[in-house]
Amino acid sequence: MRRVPFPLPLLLALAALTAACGQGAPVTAVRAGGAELSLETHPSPPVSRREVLFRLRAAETGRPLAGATATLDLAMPGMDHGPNRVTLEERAPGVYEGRGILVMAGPWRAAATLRHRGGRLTAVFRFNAPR
Ligand SMILES: [Cu+2]
Repeated sequence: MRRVPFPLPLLLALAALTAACGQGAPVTAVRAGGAELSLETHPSPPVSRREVLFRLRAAETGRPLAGATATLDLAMPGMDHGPNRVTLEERAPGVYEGRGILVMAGPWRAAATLRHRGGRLTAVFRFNAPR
């Protein structure tokens, strides 16, 4: 099968950190072309050095973006903690979950990549892991 590299012209703005207060509040929500992505952490805010559940919700024009392959690459700006990739599994249509560890307290970026129908969608979320 021939793969078309980027049929969906979906590029992402960096999302500003929004205060995540309360269980299940989205860390950030971003729009990419016609898609909307949001990332939640449980607990919220996330903790460092303990397992965190990441839940990425993806929708396109209000409908779940189902059937994608999704990963989250965790990194700290200006630091090299090595690769830290979380593979997300689809738990419900358009809802992707996985567990990972933020190895240090401080600012983090999570780069989400969704592959869907031969296309690729990326989004960067920023958040803080408190001490
Ligand atoms: Cu660090």
